[in-house]
Amino acid sequence: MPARMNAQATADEVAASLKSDGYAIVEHLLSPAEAAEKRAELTRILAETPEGRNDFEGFKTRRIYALFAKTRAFDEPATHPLILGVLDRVLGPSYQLSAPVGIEIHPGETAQVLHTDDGIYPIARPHQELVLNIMWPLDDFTEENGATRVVPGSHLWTDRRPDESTPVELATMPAGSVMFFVGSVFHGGGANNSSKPRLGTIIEYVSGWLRPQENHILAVPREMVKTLTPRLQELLGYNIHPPFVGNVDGRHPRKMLEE
Ligand SMILES: O=C(O)CCC(=O)C(=O)O
Repeated sequence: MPARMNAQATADEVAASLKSDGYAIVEHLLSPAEAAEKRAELTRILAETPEGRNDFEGFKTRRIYALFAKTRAFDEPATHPLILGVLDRVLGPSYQLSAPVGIEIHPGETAQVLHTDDGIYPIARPHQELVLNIMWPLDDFTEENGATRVVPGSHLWTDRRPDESTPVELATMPAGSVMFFVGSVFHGGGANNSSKPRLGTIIEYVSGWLRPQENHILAVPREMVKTLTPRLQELLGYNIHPPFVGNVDGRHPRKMLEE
C-alpha cells in the first residue's frame, strides 16, 4: 500500500513514493465544492459525448478528449504547484500535456486491461520515466464503482507482464483527491459494479522531446490558447525542448501567440 498523504504533502514526498511504488495518493487536494463544480461542468460536456469504440476505451465508458478546448475547469489543476513540483522531479524541467481525458465509467463496464501508459512509445524497459499521469477523481472512487487498479512496484519490471495471479491494489479515494502514477506502472480502470457512473479526469504529461498522445495545437483553437496563462500555453505545446525541439520557422512557438 503506498503512502496516502494529505494536502500538505510535499513534492519530494510524492516523488519518493512514486520511486518506490510507482504511484501515490494525495487526499483532498480539492475541496468538496471544487470537485462538485468540476463534476457539474464535465456532466454538461458528457451529454454530448459518445461511448467508447473498443474494449480499451470501454463500450460503457464515455471519454472527453480535447478537454482544454471544452472547459476551463482543469486549467488550475493542470498547473497546481504540487503537480508541477512532482513533474519537475519525475520528468525533469521539460514536459508537456499528453492526454487530458475525462473518463466516466458506467455501471456494467468491465475492468480495463492492465497496461502501461508509456508502452505506446517503442523504447525498451528499463528507461527513465517518460510519462507522469494524474487522476483527479470527481466521484468517490470505491471498490464497487471501478476505482483504478494498480500493480504496485511494476514500474521496476523489465520483461514481466501482469497475469491472473498478480496482486493488484485499488486506488480508492474520496472525490477531490489525486492519484499520481508513472507511465511505466501497470494499471487500468476498474469494473463498475455499482448503480451509478464513476467520473474522473486523467491529466497525462510526457517529456518535452516525445510526441504527446493528443495534438493540442490542432485540438485547442489558437485564439482560445491566447487567453490562457503562459504556463498552460507552454504545456499545450507552445514551448521548446532545449535547444530547439518544437521550433516554428526557427523561432520559439510562443511567437505564434503574439501575432
Ligand atoms: O479510468 C481509470 O481509472 C484509468 C483509465 C486508464 O488507465 C486509461 O484509460 O488508460
